[in-house]
Parts: sequence; C-alpha cells; structure tokens
Amino acid sequence: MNKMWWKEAVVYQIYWRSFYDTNGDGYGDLQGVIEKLDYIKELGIDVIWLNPFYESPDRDNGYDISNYYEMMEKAGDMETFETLVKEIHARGLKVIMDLVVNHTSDQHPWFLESKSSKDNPKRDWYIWEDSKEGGAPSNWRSYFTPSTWKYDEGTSQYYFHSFAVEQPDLNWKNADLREEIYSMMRFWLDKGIDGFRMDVINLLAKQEGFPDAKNPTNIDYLANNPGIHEYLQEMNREVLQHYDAMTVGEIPFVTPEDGLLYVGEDRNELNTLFHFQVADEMPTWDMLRYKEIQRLWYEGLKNKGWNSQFLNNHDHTRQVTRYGNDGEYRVESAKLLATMIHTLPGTAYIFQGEEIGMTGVRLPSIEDYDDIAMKNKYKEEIAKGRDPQEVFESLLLLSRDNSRTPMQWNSQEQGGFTKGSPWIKVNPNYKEINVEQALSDKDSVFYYYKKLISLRRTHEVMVYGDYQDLSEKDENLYIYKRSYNGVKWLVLLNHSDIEQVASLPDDFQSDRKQLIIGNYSNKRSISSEVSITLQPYEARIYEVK
Ligand code: TEU
Ligand code: CA
Repeated sequence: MNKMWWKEAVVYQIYWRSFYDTNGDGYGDLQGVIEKLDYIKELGIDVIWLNPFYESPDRDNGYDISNYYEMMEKAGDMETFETLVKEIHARGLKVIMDLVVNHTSDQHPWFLESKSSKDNPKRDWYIWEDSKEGGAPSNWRSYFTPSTWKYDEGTSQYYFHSFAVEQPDLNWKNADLREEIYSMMRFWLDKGIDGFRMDVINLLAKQEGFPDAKNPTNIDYLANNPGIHEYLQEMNREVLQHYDAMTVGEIPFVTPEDGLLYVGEDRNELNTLFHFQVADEMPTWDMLRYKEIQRLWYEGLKNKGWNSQFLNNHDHTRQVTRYGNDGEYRVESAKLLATMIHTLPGTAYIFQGEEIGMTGVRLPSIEDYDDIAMKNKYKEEIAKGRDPQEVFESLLLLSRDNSRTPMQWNSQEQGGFTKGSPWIKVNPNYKEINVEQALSDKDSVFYYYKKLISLRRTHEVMVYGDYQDLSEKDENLYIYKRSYNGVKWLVLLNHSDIEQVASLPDDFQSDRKQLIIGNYSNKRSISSEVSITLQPYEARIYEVK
C-alpha cells in the first residue's frame, strides 16, 4: 500500500462545546482548545478533528448551519480560529474540520429564499415536492422524525429533510449549489486546514421520484443513491486534488463492497471512511460479530482502500461503557479497547475523554438531556401512549449525550470544565475520573494511550501490517497477527471478566518473543511455551522478528 500521512495518523476528536470553557458561559470554545493544545500534544496524536463551529441556531449542536463563512458566537471569532490553526501547526499537528453539506439550517438565507416562493432562484437549491394522494410525497422516515417531509403552508409543497425538520436537505442536482459548496471548501482549505470529516456524505444523492419503501423503518433508502459517486468525483476534481487534504467520509449503511467505491485508491473520491456496522449492529459487545465485521472490511479493502477504527464519537455512547466494563475493570477494559483500536488495520480515532477512560452518563430526567435525536424520539413514543418513564429508560444507553458531557479536567467544581453553569451536566464521577488524576498516575489509561500512540511512530507493522485473525470462533478472546517486512506482532485480548487461556501460534512459542506492551503491571499469569493465561480484560502485544 502507498504510504500516506493520514494512514499513519492518530486522530483526536474535539467536541469543542464540551471540551474547555474559557469565558464562563458554560460552553467550551475554540480558545479552550488553544489552551489545552499542550495536553493534546503530550498525548502524541497527529490530527485534530473539530466538530462544526459555523454559525448555527444550534438545534443539532452545530450540524444545522446558517452561514458557512461565519463562526458560531459560542465557539469564538475568526481571529481565534486562525490563531488555533496556527498554534496547532506550530506543534506539528494537523487539523480537519467537519463539512456538513447534505443539509443546512432552516434559518440559512438560502432556505429562507428557497421557501419564499416557487419561482425564487434558490427554490431548486432544496428539494420540494407536491403532495401525493393528499399526503406526504413518500412514506419515508427521517433519522430524527417520523417523516422526511415537512409541509410548507406558504408555497403548498413539501420539503425534504433526512434529519430534523430544522435541517432541510440541499439539492445536489443543482450545479450552482455544488459550485457554491466547492468554493466554500476552498475558502477553509485556503485558511490552512488539513482536510475534512464529511458529515453523512453518502446521503447527498436522492432516489429519483421518491418511491415508497416496503419497510420505511429501515432508512437505508436515504443513502448510496445513483449520482453520489459523480458528485464526489467532481468535488475531488474541483477542490480536493488541489490540496494535500485528508478526507474521511461519514458513510452509514455501507458494506465493504460499496465502501470501496468511496475510498478505492483508483476512485479519486475520499481517503477513508467511517462505516457504522459496529455502531448500528452491536448495541452491546458481540465478539463474534465484531471479528466478522473486521475480517470482511479487511478483505474488502485490502491493498485497495483505507479503513478507520473507532468505537465511539459524539453520536455514540462512550466505548468503555458500551463495549467494555465501566465498573470493576474500567481501567483494564479501557486499555484493552485502546489496544484493539490502535492495532487493527486503519487510521485510529480517539474521542475526547476516551484517553482517561471517561464513561457514559445517566442523568436523572429527560429535562437534563439535550440531544435532539433522543428528545424527538421520546416525544414520538409518548404520543403513542407509552409510559414516559419506560420510554426514558429505553433511550438512556444510546442517548448521544452519553458522550457529550463535559471533559473532566480535575476534581474541582464542574470537573474544571467551566466557571459558570455547564450547558449539560458533568458526569458525577469527575472526582475520580479526570485529567489531573490521570497525569499523576503512571499506570493511568492516559499513559497507556500515550505509549500505544508512540509505538505507531516506530513500528510500521502497526499501520501497514497484514492482518490475520487466529480466534474467529472464540467468544472471549480476540487474537490476531499483524506482519510487515519480516516483523510479526501477536495481539492477545481477553474481552471477558474471567481468566482465559490463549494458545500461541507456532512462531510465537519461542522465548525470543518480546512483550511490546501490556495492560497489567503484575504479570502473575502463568505462561507456558504454548499458551498464556490472560487475566480479566488483559491485553498484550508480542513481537518476533
Ligand atoms: O450523524 C449522522 C448519523 O446520525 C449517523 O452517523 C449515525 O451515527 C450513524 O448512521 C450510525 O447510526 C451526523 C453527525 O455526526 C450528527 O451529530 C448529526 O446530528 C447528523 O449527522 C446530522 O448532521
Ligand atoms: Ca465559552
């Protein structure tokens, strides 16, 4: 595979509104990111991904943009942004921004114009349809509401929205709109950013004629429609190929075969992608399914395209809570999941707070939550006559606010996140789990991440190595090899809360094997020549040359 900086990178995602508040308004801000850059640098990452900070009414936390060229006041001003980029680069790091171009806010001037009359020049920048048989144009569901269609009294037509009613979808068939988006992308790249994380980028093209779905609850009709690859190739030709930019597409509802169409190196579309097979198919840990997903993606992209590895982000519950053990084995399982993500093939992602083992949250009542996806679903279910408490509890595990609670910096009030009152409650466990604590403990999750990341600098096998699963049928153990230019790694993971015996493959039975990293400091487990007993949530990496 061609070597590329973005393949070797570890990306740190900053959900800035929950990162660090410098002016006491309860929201994190870009100045807060600047002030914490030395902390991030200390961790050793390469690239920072910033969630959207464009001007926005903030109904979906910045994913409803009303001006692509201005900053959200809460985040800071353009000067602060420019300083941030400069400070990031001064530390040898890169920065990618969220690009949200499937939809805008319903307050964007383009939409206000589009909505104003049927013959407005911007009418065609959004998707307008007549009613069908007295109702909506199709039976489709959106991500956040029961219908993708919203009736507009003023012009007696429906507009299309894949997400909230306040997020009308843009019409990518319109060439003027596309040109406007491309110049906006150039504007930010010319400011020196190093690429984009592209929000639901495989949703841009819509199905011709909006045919009713047989099963409207399976919303995959929103994605991967004819025309999408022409748009992305055009975007690449017009914009991306002129910069050394990293692009990672957020691509839900995709198999490895379709995924390759987006990231194939001969396709001239995107560098890499987030697929959601794990997030969508595994509400809780499922070892056999996880290994199968890894195998299929590895085989599907091998030598042709590049994957991304992550288990959580601002939309998905913190990994130690969802896929590890956030009680007795919080530290061990956080380190085990890190070992896995950083040694599987693909670019590795860390979501802020993951590096100190932050956990998901259970706030007392629906009033304490902010997530529009959760709140809309709550209203929808209550309207059906369901019991409010039962609905509330059913939404807790996957509420997006699990990952959105403030970063826990220290044991002071509000976890040191703000001097004011935070926009969302701090997880009550901040007194035990916080950055200050992590930095003062040499066995902390933080220092384990730091070591894993630094290994990536010196061990190409971690990035470019072939991958071979030796444990396909084991429900607790995940054991795999990576090999590259004569260097072989064996990764041993015990994803369970009891001891497990792992057998060693022939080439790792000799005592020439060297322990590269492990998450237990007391190696009380008995090792024989042919097997190793792994303690609960134990992870080890061995090397032979
Ligand atoms: O998320 C889209 C979204 O809902 C999916 O990524 C979802 O996580 C995936 O399909 C797996 O279920 C993006 C943003 O990340 C999110 O915060 C926004 O609300 C949304 O787009 C709308 O812009
Ligand atoms: Ca602030």
